[in-house]
Amino acid sequence: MTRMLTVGAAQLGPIQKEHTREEVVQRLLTLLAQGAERGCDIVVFPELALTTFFPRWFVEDISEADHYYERSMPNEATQPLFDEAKRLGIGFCLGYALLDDDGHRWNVQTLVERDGTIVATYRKCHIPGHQEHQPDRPFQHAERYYFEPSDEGFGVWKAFGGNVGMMICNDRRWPESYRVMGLQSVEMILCGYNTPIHYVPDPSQDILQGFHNSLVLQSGAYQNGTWVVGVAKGGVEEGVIGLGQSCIIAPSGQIVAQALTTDDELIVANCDLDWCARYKDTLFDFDLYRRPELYGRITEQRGAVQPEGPQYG
Ligand code: CDT
Repeated sequence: MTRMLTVGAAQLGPIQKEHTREEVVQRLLTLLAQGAERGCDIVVFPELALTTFFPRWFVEDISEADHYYERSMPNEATQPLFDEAKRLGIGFCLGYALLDDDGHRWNVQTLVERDGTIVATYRKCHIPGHQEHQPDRPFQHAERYYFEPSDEGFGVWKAFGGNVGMMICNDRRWPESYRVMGLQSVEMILCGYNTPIHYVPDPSQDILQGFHNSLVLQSGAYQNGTWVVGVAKGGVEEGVIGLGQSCIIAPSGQIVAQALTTDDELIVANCDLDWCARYKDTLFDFDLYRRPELYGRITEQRGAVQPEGPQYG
């Protein structure tokens, strides 16, 4: 018996400032309908899929940005998505900004099963960019102003007939994100992202954005024997060019589907979750081969230290 899961990566083109939640949800519903036609069990939407990527602007009074955050999920604007997905029997994963009842601001993804049950809401752990206004930049990446980093870490949930984990955008650049999920037997990781092509601190990386995206997603999949679904919000959003290149990666590290555009586009793959065992039970048999007693620095230390001892040469 193989455990097949048909997954759709529902890439979004840009969402401009003036686009309403209702307009965006209509786009999500169109992609969901395409997912139904193509036999999807789950459709994965990107990070901050309901609004423009608002951390590109700084506001002195953060409450001026409150309208970009959801206060509950589902809510009036997203209920049609929840209803239609349940009617179609398709699960989904949706990224959005959450302002909770205690006033905390999170960058989250909610995973919803095919019967409409909310499986989990994951809160982004690695928050990139800067906290303070940097007026000399062509655009801000003030995620550290708008979002708290989660202390909950990387969970894995029994859903969709397998073990499903989540991460959000910058999390995908850190091998620890995948490994913590690998250690919970993850079989599919869902990851939405908004990645500007222009990296202000070091523009030499701009031309490598696509390469780095593939590099981290493929490595994380292979080294942990898991499917990885990377889903972009791309295109030119409020003048900022965002990476597309949404992709579905096999446990072998191979790309099995990749978006061709930077617009709304659904890519689909039939994923055999049992394929994961070929890697988890052989080359990456963690129980047999890992050496956790040698990896203490990974959890004991944050920044790098210099090696001890004399300077040679
Ligand atoms: N959304 C997000 O996390 N974006 C970052 C941009 C680079 S840091 C300014 C990313 O890792 O893709």
